[in-house]
Amino acid sequence: MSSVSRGFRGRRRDVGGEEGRVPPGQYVTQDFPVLSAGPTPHTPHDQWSFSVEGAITPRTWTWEEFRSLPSETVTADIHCVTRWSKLDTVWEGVSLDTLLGQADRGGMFVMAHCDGGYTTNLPAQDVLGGQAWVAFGYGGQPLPPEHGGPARLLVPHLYFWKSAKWVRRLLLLDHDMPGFWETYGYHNYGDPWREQRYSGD
Ligand SMILES: Nc1nc2c(c(=O)[nH]1)N[C@H]1C(S)=C(S)[C@@H](COP(=O)(O)O)O[C@H]1N2
Ligand SMILES: [Mo]
Repeated sequence: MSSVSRGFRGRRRDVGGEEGRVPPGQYVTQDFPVLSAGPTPHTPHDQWSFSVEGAITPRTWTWEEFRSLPSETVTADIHCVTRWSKLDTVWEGVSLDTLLGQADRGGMFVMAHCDGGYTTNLPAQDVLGGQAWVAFGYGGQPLPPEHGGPARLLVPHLYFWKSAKWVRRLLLLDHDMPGFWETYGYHNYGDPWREQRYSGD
Protein backbone atom coordinates (compact mmCIF):
# COMPACT_ATOMS: atom_id res chain seq x y z
CA MET A 1 0.00 0.00 0.00
CA SER A 2 1.16 3.52 -0.61
CA SER A 3 1.31 4.29 3.14
CA VAL A 4 4.22 1.85 3.31
CA SER A 5 6.03 2.96 0.16
CA ARG A 6 5.81 6.60 1.22
CA GLY A 7 8.45 5.73 3.80
CA PHE A 8 9.42 7.21 7.13
CA ARG A 9 8.64 10.81 6.26
CA GLY A 10 4.97 9.97 6.56
CA ARG A 11 5.30 7.61 9.46
CA ARG A 12 7.33 10.00 11.62
CA ARG A 13 4.84 12.80 11.27
CA ASP A 14 1.62 10.86 11.10
CA VAL A 15 1.03 7.45 12.62
CA GLY A 16 -1.90 6.88 10.25
CA GLY A 17 0.40 7.23 7.27
CA GLU A 18 -1.85 9.96 5.91
CA GLU A 19 0.93 12.44 5.28
CA GLY A 20 1.05 13.30 1.60
CA ARG A 21 -2.05 11.29 0.79
CA VAL A 22 -4.75 13.90 1.40
CA PRO A 23 -5.21 16.51 -1.33
CA PRO A 24 -5.42 20.20 -0.40
CA GLY A 25 -8.66 21.28 1.28
CA GLN A 26 -9.75 17.70 2.09
CA TYR A 27 -10.27 15.98 5.45
CA VAL A 28 -10.17 12.23 6.11
CA THR A 29 -13.36 10.50 7.15
CA GLN A 30 -13.98 6.93 8.29
CA ASP A 31 -17.63 7.12 7.16
CA PHE A 32 -18.77 6.44 3.66
CA PRO A 33 -21.19 9.30 2.91
CA VAL A 34 -23.83 8.78 0.23
CA LEU A 35 -24.10 11.59 -2.33
CA SER A 36 -26.72 11.14 -5.02
CA ALA A 37 -28.43 13.75 -7.15
CA GLY A 38 -31.65 11.70 -7.29
CA PRO A 39 -33.30 8.51 -6.06
CA THR A 40 -31.35 5.24 -5.88
CA PRO A 41 -32.19 2.98 -8.82
CA HIS A 42 -32.58 -0.74 -8.08
CA THR A 43 -31.89 -2.55 -11.34
CA PRO A 44 -32.08 -6.35 -10.93
CA HIS A 45 -29.19 -8.32 -12.39
CA ASP A 46 -31.43 -9.95 -15.02
CA GLN A 47 -32.35 -6.50 -16.34
CA TRP A 48 -28.84 -5.09 -16.11
CA SER A 49 -26.36 -4.89 -18.97
CA PHE A 50 -23.25 -2.91 -19.68
CA SER A 51 -22.44 -1.40 -23.08
CA VAL A 52 -19.68 0.43 -24.87
CA GLU A 53 -20.67 2.38 -27.96
CA GLY A 54 -19.88 5.41 -30.10
CA ALA A 55 -16.45 5.50 -31.73
CA ILE A 56 -15.72 1.89 -30.77
CA THR A 57 -16.99 -1.51 -31.89
CA PRO A 58 -20.23 -1.65 -29.91
CA ARG A 59 -20.44 -4.34 -27.29
CA THR A 60 -22.96 -5.30 -24.61
CA TRP A 61 -22.42 -7.65 -21.66
CA THR A 62 -25.16 -9.21 -19.58
CA TRP A 63 -24.53 -9.36 -15.82
CA GLU A 64 -23.29 -12.96 -16.13
CA GLU A 65 -21.00 -12.08 -19.04
CA PHE A 66 -19.71 -9.01 -17.23
CA ARG A 67 -19.03 -11.00 -14.06
CA SER A 68 -17.12 -13.61 -15.99
CA LEU A 69 -14.64 -10.99 -17.25
CA PRO A 70 -11.31 -10.83 -15.42
CA SER A 71 -11.61 -8.62 -12.34
CA GLU A 72 -9.19 -7.04 -9.92
CA THR A 73 -9.09 -5.99 -6.29
CA VAL A 74 -8.27 -2.29 -6.15
CA THR A 75 -7.24 -0.39 -3.02
CA ALA A 76 -7.57 3.35 -3.52
CA ASP A 77 -8.06 6.68 -1.75
CA ILE A 78 -11.19 8.56 -2.86
CA HIS A 79 -11.76 12.31 -2.72
CA CYS A 80 -15.16 14.01 -2.85
CA VAL A 81 -15.44 17.63 -3.94
CA THR A 82 -17.50 18.26 -0.76
CA ARG A 83 -14.08 17.82 0.99
CA TRP A 84 -14.17 14.34 2.46
CA SER A 85 -11.50 11.84 1.55
CA LYS A 86 -11.57 8.17 2.44
CA LEU A 87 -8.30 6.25 2.45
CA ASP A 88 -7.64 2.64 1.49
CA THR A 89 -11.10 1.81 0.16
CA VAL A 90 -11.15 -1.73 -1.26
CA TRP A 91 -13.08 -2.46 -4.44
CA GLU A 92 -13.57 -5.34 -6.84
CA GLY A 93 -14.02 -4.41 -10.47
CA VAL A 94 -13.35 -4.90 -14.17
CA SER A 95 -10.63 -2.66 -15.58
CA LEU A 96 -11.70 -0.27 -18.33
CA ASP A 97 -8.70 -1.62 -20.25
CA THR A 98 -10.67 -4.85 -20.48
CA LEU A 99 -13.93 -3.12 -21.48
CA LEU A 100 -12.49 -0.64 -23.99
CA GLY A 101 -9.72 -2.83 -25.41
CA GLN A 102 -6.18 -2.06 -26.45
CA ALA A 103 -6.78 0.44 -29.29
CA ASP A 104 -5.18 3.88 -29.01
CA ARG A 105 -7.86 6.27 -27.69
CA GLY A 106 -5.63 9.34 -27.64
CA GLY A 107 -7.62 12.57 -28.03
CA MET A 108 -10.92 10.80 -27.37
CA PHE A 109 -13.44 11.26 -24.57
CA VAL A 110 -15.78 9.03 -22.62
CA MET A 111 -19.28 9.98 -21.50
CA ALA A 112 -20.56 7.68 -18.78
CA HIS A 113 -24.35 7.17 -18.76
CA CYS A 114 -26.18 5.82 -15.73
CA ASP A 115 -29.55 4.52 -14.64
CA GLY A 116 -31.38 7.63 -13.48
CA GLY A 117 -29.85 9.82 -16.19
CA TYR A 118 -26.62 10.97 -14.50
CA THR A 119 -23.69 11.54 -16.84
CA THR A 120 -20.04 12.50 -16.45
CA ASN A 121 -17.26 13.11 -18.98
CA LEU A 122 -13.65 11.97 -18.88
CA PRO A 123 -10.71 11.97 -21.27
CA ALA A 124 -10.32 8.41 -22.56
CA GLN A 125 -6.64 8.46 -21.56
CA ASP A 126 -7.74 8.92 -17.93
CA VAL A 127 -9.72 5.70 -17.85
CA LEU A 128 -7.07 3.51 -19.51
CA GLY A 129 -3.73 2.21 -18.26
CA GLY A 130 -5.03 0.76 -14.98
CA GLN A 131 -6.68 3.98 -13.78
CA ALA A 132 -10.39 3.14 -13.87
CA TRP A 133 -12.74 0.22 -13.19
CA VAL A 134 -16.39 -0.71 -13.31
CA ALA A 135 -16.65 -1.81 -9.69
CA PHE A 136 -19.21 -4.33 -8.49
CA GLY A 137 -17.79 -5.06 -5.04
CA TYR A 138 -16.87 -2.93 -2.05
CA GLY A 139 -15.15 -4.10 1.13
CA GLY A 140 -15.50 -7.73 0.09
CA GLN A 141 -19.29 -7.45 -0.38
CA PRO A 142 -21.53 -6.74 -3.37
CA LEU A 143 -21.60 -2.98 -3.98
CA PRO A 144 -24.70 -1.65 -2.14
CA PRO A 145 -27.30 0.16 -4.29
CA GLU A 146 -26.80 3.50 -2.51
CA HIS A 147 -23.09 3.41 -3.46
CA GLY A 148 -23.83 2.54 -7.08
CA GLY A 149 -24.65 -1.17 -7.19
CA PRO A 150 -24.95 -3.30 -9.24
CA ALA A 151 -21.86 -1.49 -10.58
CA ARG A 152 -20.26 1.94 -10.72
CA LEU A 153 -17.34 3.63 -12.30
CA LEU A 154 -14.26 3.96 -10.06
CA VAL A 155 -11.78 6.64 -11.15
CA PRO A 156 -9.93 7.37 -7.91
CA HIS A 157 -7.41 9.89 -9.28
CA LEU A 158 -10.22 12.37 -10.05
CA TYR A 159 -12.84 13.88 -7.71
CA PHE A 160 -15.44 11.28 -6.87
CA TRP A 161 -18.27 12.83 -8.91
CA LYS A 162 -16.46 11.33 -11.93
CA SER A 163 -17.02 7.86 -10.42
CA ALA A 164 -20.50 7.47 -11.86
CA LYS A 165 -22.83 5.25 -9.84
CA TRP A 166 -25.23 2.81 -11.58
CA VAL A 167 -23.19 3.16 -14.79
CA ARG A 168 -24.65 1.23 -17.72
CA ARG A 169 -23.07 2.69 -20.82
CA LEU A 170 -19.78 4.25 -21.90
CA LEU A 171 -20.07 6.40 -25.01
CA LEU A 172 -16.75 6.99 -26.77
CA LEU A 173 -16.60 10.41 -28.44
CA ASP A 174 -14.11 12.28 -30.61
CA HIS A 175 -15.02 15.53 -28.79
CA ASP A 176 -15.54 16.57 -25.18
CA MET A 177 -18.94 17.45 -23.68
CA PRO A 178 -19.87 18.36 -20.10
CA GLY A 179 -21.74 15.79 -18.03
CA PHE A 180 -24.30 16.44 -15.28
CA TRP A 181 -22.22 18.24 -12.61
CA GLU A 182 -19.85 19.69 -15.19
CA THR A 183 -22.87 21.52 -16.69
CA TYR A 184 -23.71 22.90 -13.22
CA GLY A 185 -20.30 24.52 -12.73
CA TYR A 186 -18.08 21.73 -11.50
CA HIS A 187 -14.64 21.60 -13.09
CA ASN A 188 -14.46 19.83 -16.43
CA TYR A 189 -11.50 17.64 -15.38
CA GLY A 190 -11.54 17.52 -11.56
CA ASP A 191 -7.99 16.80 -10.36
CA PRO A 192 -8.11 16.82 -6.52
CA TRP A 193 -4.35 17.52 -6.25
CA ARG A 194 -4.81 20.75 -8.22
CA GLU A 195 -8.09 21.52 -6.40
CA GLN A 196 -10.05 21.64 -9.63
CA ARG A 197 -13.43 21.83 -7.88
CA TYR A 198 -15.32 24.36 -9.96
CA SER A 199 -15.03 25.67 -13.47
CA GLY A 200 -12.33 28.36 -13.40
CA ASP A 201 -10.26 26.62 -10.63
N1 LIG B 1 -25.31 8.16 -11.06
C1 LIG B 1 -24.75 8.98 -10.15
N2 LIG B 1 -23.43 8.83 -9.89
C2 LIG B 1 -22.83 9.64 -9.01
C3 LIG B 1 -23.56 10.67 -8.34
C4 LIG B 1 -24.93 10.79 -8.64
O1 LIG B 1 -25.63 11.66 -8.11
N3 LIG B 1 -25.49 9.92 -9.55
N4 LIG B 1 -22.92 11.49 -7.45
C5 LIG B 1 -21.47 11.63 -7.61
C6 LIG B 1 -20.86 12.30 -6.51
S1 LIG B 1 -21.02 14.01 -6.44
C7 LIG B 1 -20.10 11.66 -5.60
S2 LIG B 1 -19.21 12.46 -4.42
C8 LIG B 1 -20.05 10.19 -5.58
C9 LIG B 1 -20.57 9.71 -4.25
O2 LIG B 1 -20.50 8.32 -4.16
P1 LIG B 1 -21.03 7.62 -2.85
O3 LIG B 1 -22.49 8.01 -2.68
O4 LIG B 1 -20.82 6.17 -3.05
O5 LIG B 1 -20.20 8.18 -1.73
O6 LIG B 1 -20.83 9.59 -6.60
C10 LIG B 1 -20.81 10.27 -7.80
N5 LIG B 1 -21.51 9.47 -8.75
MO1 LIG C 1 -19.47 14.70 -4.78
